[in-house]
Amino acid sequence: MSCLSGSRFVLCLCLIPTAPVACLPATAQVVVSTNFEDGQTDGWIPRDTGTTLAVSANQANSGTQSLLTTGRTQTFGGPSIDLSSALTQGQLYIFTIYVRMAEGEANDSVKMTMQSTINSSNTFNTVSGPTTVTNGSWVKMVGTFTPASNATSLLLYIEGASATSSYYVDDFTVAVSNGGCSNPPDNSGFVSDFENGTPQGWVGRGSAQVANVTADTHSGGHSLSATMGPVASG
Ligand SMILES: [Ca+2]
Repeated sequence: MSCLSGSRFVLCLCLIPTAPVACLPATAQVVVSTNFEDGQTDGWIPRDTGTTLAVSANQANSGTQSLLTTGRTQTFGGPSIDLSSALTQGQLYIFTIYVRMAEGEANDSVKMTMQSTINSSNTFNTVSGPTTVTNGSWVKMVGTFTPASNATSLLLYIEGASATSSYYVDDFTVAVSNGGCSNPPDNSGFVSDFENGTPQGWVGRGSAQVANVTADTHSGGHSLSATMGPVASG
């Protein structure tokens, strides 16, 4: 069938306009990413004395390598990364990392913590956890944090409740977040199928006239006919 014939046409499709977007869905742009596949520690440094960091091929969440932390002597010790120049004050970020205890290690309770230096003093915020981590699988840790407007240094680190536990980390990312929708919009839209025999709210604009008809349909037994003006007879 033809949907357009001379000056008269038939709306032959269900019309599904897009609902207005009330807010943007949560999205994220990655600004820091370390996966240790280049064999380098990718900016990660020991946070306390005695701690040793080494790229290892024993375990990997992605690829073939991860970062192994051994020799810890303090609960607040562990791998850390300086994000002072990578992050913007006042911006909400999403932090993600995968953690796995080293072979033979007991379960530990692991946290992702941000150390912010503000007015020459350090403040500490838990970004994610505490989360129970085992030596049998990788555990994904995710959290959000917004650097303070007066923070002059930002050091993120991964700490265990045990002062001496050893663990792997892999696939660390920091992503900019737009905050997402606190009240997700209704994207169900609306549908006009004309199956109830009425124009369902559609009206002719200008001199056009609309009518519910059964002569041509795309689905069901009804469609909307729109007459744009006088139609020549014969
Ligand atoms: Ca990796």
